[in-house]
Amino acid sequence: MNKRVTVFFATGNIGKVEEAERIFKEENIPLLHLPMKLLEIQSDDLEEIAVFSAQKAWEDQEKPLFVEDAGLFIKELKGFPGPYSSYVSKTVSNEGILKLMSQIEDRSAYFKAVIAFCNGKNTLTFKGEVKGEISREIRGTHGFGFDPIFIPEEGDGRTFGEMDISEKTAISHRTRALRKFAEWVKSTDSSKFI
Ligand code: ITT
Repeated sequence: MNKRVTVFFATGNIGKVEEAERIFKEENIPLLHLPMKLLEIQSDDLEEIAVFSAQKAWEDQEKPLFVEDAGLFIKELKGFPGPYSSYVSKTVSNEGILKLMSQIEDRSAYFKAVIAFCNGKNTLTFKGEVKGEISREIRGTHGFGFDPIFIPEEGDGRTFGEMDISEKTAISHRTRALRKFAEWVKSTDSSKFI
């Protein structure tokens, strides 16, 4: 059991940190935010992007840290924006996605999150997904990014943007990846961890 080792979350996205803090508190693992701009390679594969970012962040900080790369994959758009979610969110944003989807009936989509943990020796990954669909309009003011246009399958028809943080984190892609990571942290001897 390895509950006292502090884990560092390297990210520039405060919305991700708020969600991770809730999960790690429940799991009783100390978490510290390392605010930083991550280096990201261009790739179609979230795992490849996360592993690269984690290794670069470790070279910079030399602390046992993780990064988390996430994306929204829309079926009828062949997975777009996927690994380009951050850029799309900052540029055309939710309005742009809804415009692209205006003639599309099948609105299936999913969020995927990949955590990459790096301790300078090894890099491990943990994944989570949540299925759902793209709404017809922007709804709700909670969360960040695509939350106001994503309706999770396991919910009651509201978007993530209409849910408070505890409702979202009960079912989110990020939570699923974080829980797997937390299990590993708790079951790993601290000598292997650092
Ligand atoms: P870091 O790389 O610094 O962690 P980022 O915001 O750039 O922060 P990503 O590269 O993982 O993060 O970009 C994923 C984008 O996908 C993110 O900016 C959001 O627009 C969107 N996204 C990811 N997870 C989301 C979630 O839970 N809810 C809504 N949008 C999400």
